[in-house]
Amino acid sequence: MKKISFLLLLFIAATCAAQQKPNVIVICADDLGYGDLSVYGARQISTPNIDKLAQQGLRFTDAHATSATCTPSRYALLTGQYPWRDESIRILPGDAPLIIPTGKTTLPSLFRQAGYKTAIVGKWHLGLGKETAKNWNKPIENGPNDVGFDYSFIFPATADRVPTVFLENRDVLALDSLDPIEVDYKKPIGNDPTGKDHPELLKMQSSPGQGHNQTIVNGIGRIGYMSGGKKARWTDEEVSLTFLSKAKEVINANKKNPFFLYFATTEPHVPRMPATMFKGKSKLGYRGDVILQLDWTVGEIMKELEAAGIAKNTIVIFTSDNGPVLDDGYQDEAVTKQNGHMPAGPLRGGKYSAFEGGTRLPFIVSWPSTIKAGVSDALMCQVDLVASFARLLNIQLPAGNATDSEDHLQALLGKKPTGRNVLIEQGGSISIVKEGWKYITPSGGTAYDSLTGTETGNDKSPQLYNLKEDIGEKNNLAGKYPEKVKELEALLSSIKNK
Ligand code: NG6
Ligand code: CA
Repeated sequence: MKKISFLLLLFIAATCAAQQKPNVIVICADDLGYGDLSVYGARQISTPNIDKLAQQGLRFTDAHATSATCTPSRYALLTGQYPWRDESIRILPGDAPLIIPTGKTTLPSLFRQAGYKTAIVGKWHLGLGKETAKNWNKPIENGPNDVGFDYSFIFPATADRVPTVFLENRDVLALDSLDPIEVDYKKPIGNDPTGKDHPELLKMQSSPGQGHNQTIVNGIGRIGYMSGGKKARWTDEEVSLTFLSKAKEVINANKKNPFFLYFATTEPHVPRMPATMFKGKSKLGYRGDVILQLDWTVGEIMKELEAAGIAKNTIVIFTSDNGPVLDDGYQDEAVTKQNGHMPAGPLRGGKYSAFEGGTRLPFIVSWPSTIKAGVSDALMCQVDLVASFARLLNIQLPAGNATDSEDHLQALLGKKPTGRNVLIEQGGSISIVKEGWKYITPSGGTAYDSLTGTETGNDKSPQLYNLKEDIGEKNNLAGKYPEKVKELEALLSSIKNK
């Protein structure tokens, strides 16, 4: 009898200890800007659920993605490597092969090593399969399940790129052998109407000069051609709700064991096509409406954690992959109904830009049992999540893995006011930030992209800004401080050659 109760005690103690490992959820929005949330100063839109997360946690004012576009940023977040070291890491087409090397440490593989269940729900955009040419109608090797995720429910690339289908683990959902899926980015395929030839079939017109006029799915012209898979094609209005319900399933299936969930929402990336209940709600057009949908989604996740009894010991990180853009290919009223809303807040530039609007993003960390509420001005970067969580999980990163990732766990938890000393930012051109100074390397190319309305940060001359006094990067001090330019240039090249 005594022996049994001792064993029982031991068992309970062991389970409690195991449960003490915090669950971790990284919510990554798509193209959400520094000024898009009311807790970051937005006045034309109200985001009470994300604001609440920030008010109970730590809100960072100087946290970054590595890059001003999706694929590079997400690559960095998951691998702990700067993406610009490899020129092939750019916005990928929907049929690209997997670009994350299998067999290396990734954010999810780290958690798996620590005994967590790991899952991704949402946008992937890091390539699938071994080659561009692949059979979408058979299980696809080389995807999220090969780089550390036990479970995946994704769409392959972006909401505006074919194939417009979901994959659960290796399989496209709702396949039909009588209607096989084919995808091509070079030439038209099958008989589906295109946006170019049949604009009358569209429920949302694409923007002149920006493409998005190839195969039409759900009344929206896409990038790329697709045929077949009629039953598998998603309805845009349902995409976000589908991801939410899958994320809730992951939470509930794992409430008794530690889990890591990368929840990659698609808002407010184009095509913005909110669930019908959000249409017209924001008065800022569909871009505003999908931000409200995103905010509601975050609220639903928080409710689910409460209901599962795991809210206190779950770390929730909320961030975005790159800065904002109003016109990214569709005439969805983001520009005409802007109504004074400043998606990058006080920052210059946005998506695609070397200015701060490209990479400085909302970044909120909540862990009710451990983190004190507050605001942190530490310089932070998503590339550091790998090394910081390795520290939390007490795992030594093997040499040659996540080599650009720095351990800033103390800053992440609000125990230290400073983070990185130096950060490299990737817009069109590369910049380096150190102690409030930012040097943007000279580059050709247009300074203003009139199609997307982006101040790119391109300039043939060096640019130097004092971010502490000039967060809007208006005053180029390169001529005044040539020594500073030289110093940062030299530092940048030493990091590049590391
Ligand atoms: C661009 C698309 C844009 C968007 C972006 C990817 C054009 C003209 N523009 O090439 O609409 O899809 O790629 O966005 O094709 S990201 O957030 O995934 O980086
Ligand atoms: Ca993006």
